[in-house]
Amino acid sequence: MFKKILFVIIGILIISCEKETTDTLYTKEITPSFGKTELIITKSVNEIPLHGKNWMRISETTHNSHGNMIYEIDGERYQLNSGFGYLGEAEDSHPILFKEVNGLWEYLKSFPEIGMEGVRNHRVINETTFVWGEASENDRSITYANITDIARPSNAWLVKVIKDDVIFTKINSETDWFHDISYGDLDNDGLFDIVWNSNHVYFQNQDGTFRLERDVFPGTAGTVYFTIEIGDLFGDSQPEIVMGAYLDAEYDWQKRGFIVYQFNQETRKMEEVLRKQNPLLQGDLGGNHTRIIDINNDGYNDIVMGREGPGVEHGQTIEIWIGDGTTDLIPYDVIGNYYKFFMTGFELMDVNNDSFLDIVFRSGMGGSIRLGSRFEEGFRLNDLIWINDGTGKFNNYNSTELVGGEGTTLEKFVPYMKNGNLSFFGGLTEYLNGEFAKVTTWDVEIKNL
Ligand SMILES: [Ca+2]
Ligand SMILES: [Ca+2]
Ligand SMILES: [Ca+2]
Ligand SMILES: [Ca+2]
Repeated sequence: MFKKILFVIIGILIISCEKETTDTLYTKEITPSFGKTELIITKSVNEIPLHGKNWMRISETTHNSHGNMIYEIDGERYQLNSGFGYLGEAEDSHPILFKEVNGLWEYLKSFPEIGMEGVRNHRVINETTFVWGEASENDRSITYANITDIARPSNAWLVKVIKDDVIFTKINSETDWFHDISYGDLDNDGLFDIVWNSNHVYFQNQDGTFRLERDVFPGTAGTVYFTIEIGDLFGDSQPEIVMGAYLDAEYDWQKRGFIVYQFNQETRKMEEVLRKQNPLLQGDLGGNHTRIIDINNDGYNDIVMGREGPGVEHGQTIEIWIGDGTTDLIPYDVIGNYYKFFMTGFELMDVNNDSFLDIVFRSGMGGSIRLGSRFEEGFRLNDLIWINDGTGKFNNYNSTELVGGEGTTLEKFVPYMKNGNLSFFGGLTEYLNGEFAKVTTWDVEIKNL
């Protein structure tokens, strides 16, 4: 749903872009000071080769707030932008790799042979291995809000990063519906397996390839589910698979709920072990992002689930369920504030160094970070940061105003940790000429949060 909105916004961006001579790579530091808190703002400008594609394919890739990520190898920091294409576009976008050199983002490499429709979610398996799930939202014909999307293939990718390069391996042998993706060892053979929004599961073979097993989940899985995560909720030896549903009138109760499955080793089918609906939520809310993690440090894993939904209260919401190692999950907190946010996912990171994980939103299209009517008036980061009180309740960060960036124009803001400080990166792609696009990256490090 959100991609239709993005399409309109980008259309506006195109109109507002003017041709100009590109700058060379440079930095401009602004350090507004609010008491002890400082924002270190860095601007990097790069020319990115188009590889024969329309410059909008670069723009789609750099504005993606879901798949894009920052990682480190041997103390060197990289920014990897996943390919991201819009509805109705015949041409794929492709991944682009940047490297931090002397505090600036320098363009390193493009992967034009790796066409992507749009990475909507990813999981970090270890420091050098990730899985990316594309999200065509239209690989099958589905209708919501009276709009039917046209079919387009989606893929899932195993992403291995090495020094100054990335190796992409397609996991799936046939296209399917990959809005969300997760990994876990379902059949207890020591090898992680891949699950996404599909009835089918890809099990890993000893040689590292994946084999498709069909209809492992019951029929409704993959048709109404939008988010999935594998983790250990209950105190037994096998993983739990949590699936949160999206909008579908036929499955009304699931809009504000989720189902938990376990894999039966003998039948090799998923068996439903629990279903829950959140009494704290109302309206049509579909899950779009889930993590299973211990949020209150009591030794038991809990559920953090992001939801979105048009035309309802709490259109961008995160719910917290507290676990105790049994099926008695307690709906504990809801972070939501109508359309104040444009939350396209979140990261769990301890931003105030008190050992409790906090929630930081990935924000697409500026959302609540926009000051005034235009991005150029600057940003305010407070709405993206939610501090854990230690019990699993979250409060909007309000110790100081995190405002700055006058003159910036951002397509996204993605959080990461740099030097132990919460940081964000965002950017803007503009038309340069038929061979190159101009990509500006803004990087904001918050000192003494
Ligand atoms: Ca396995
Ligand atoms: Ca378990
Ligand atoms: Ca817990
Ligand atoms: Ca914390």
